[in-house]
Amino acid sequence: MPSVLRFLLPVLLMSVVAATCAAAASSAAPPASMEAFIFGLPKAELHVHLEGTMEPELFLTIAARNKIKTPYATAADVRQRLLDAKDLPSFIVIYEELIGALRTEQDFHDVALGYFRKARSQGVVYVEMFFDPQLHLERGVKLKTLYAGLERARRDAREQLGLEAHYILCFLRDRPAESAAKVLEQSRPWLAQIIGVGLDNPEVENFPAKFQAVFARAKELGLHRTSHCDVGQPNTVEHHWGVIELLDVERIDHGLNVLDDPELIEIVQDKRIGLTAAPTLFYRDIPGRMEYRAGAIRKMLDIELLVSVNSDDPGMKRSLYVGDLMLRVQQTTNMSRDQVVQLAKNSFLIAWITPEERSRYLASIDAYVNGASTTD
Ligand code: ES4
Ligand code: ZN
Repeated sequence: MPSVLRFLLPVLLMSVVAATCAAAASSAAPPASMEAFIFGLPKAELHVHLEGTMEPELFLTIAARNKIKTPYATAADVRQRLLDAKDLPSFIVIYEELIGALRTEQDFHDVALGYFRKARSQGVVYVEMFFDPQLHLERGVKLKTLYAGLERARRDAREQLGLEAHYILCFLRDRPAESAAKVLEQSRPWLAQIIGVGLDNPEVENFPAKFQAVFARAKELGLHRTSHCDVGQPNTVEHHWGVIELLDVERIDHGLNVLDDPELIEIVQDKRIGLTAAPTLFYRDIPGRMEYRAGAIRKMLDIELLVSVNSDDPGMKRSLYVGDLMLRVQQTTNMSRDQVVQLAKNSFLIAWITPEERSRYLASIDAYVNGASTTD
């Protein structure tokens, strides 16, 4: 293809997709239900793990083409295994096991793009996606392979779906800080592909102090900063303080236990720290899980914390994407339409975008809301 066309074609395609989306968003046809309203609402996803978006079917496809033997004959068998996940540590064991299938650029591309497609079908137009490079380096995958797959998925999402994506490099809290520092330096050739850094995997004691130096280095490199503080972990209040005071985070992933400490609430309000809640469900039924998480999200909205709804690991949990989850949160807490809209607005208010992009996304929400109404 001539190089002018190679450049122009994606731009043209993008404009067509964007114009189609804008037309749909400002359409006067009112969605018939809260579900349709929520699915059509423009939303950002800010807390989703590349690896955890891999659905059992895709895992089996990838394992087969890489000639990797697995103990699972069918997707139902994989889901049966996922029933063993009942808390963060037990989930991460299975997560690391299934990730073992990922080897090639195509694998990383297919997992990311598969997620972008699902997310776009539920109204997500902007994504900041976590990935765990240490988990792949440990298995002998080259960073070059990983970054190439991610970049191609991002380009395809923009051109084919009109969805804008960025990536957040996550360090593993249960591995040494030196390993985190090393992977950050090794990633420097691809720094332009990374919007920020995060911390995930099991929550070890005093993790904020452990990663203070590497977060300072990430800041020096111009990267944004966020960290998981998973729900109901030991020393959770101290960990929330630690990520704010030692790591200078702009967001906290999950962060629901901010509600446990009035002074934490105050500092999170003052610093406008974003809270990326994830009311996801494991395959195993855990009574009260949704009620607790949705209730906390609603309380946070009531006190004007900048909370958003996110899918975390949809492929390895119950295949619930952001539209599904917002609807469950709305139904569980009997949330008003205005509160649902506030959740969507918050997702852009705490996204790492320019003021112009923020204004544009917020305006697209207003245009959608003014053109749509619901019957329930
Ligand atoms: C994760 Cl829910 C959660 N917490 C911490 N680390 C993770 N990696 C993938 N999902
Ligand atoms: Zn997470």
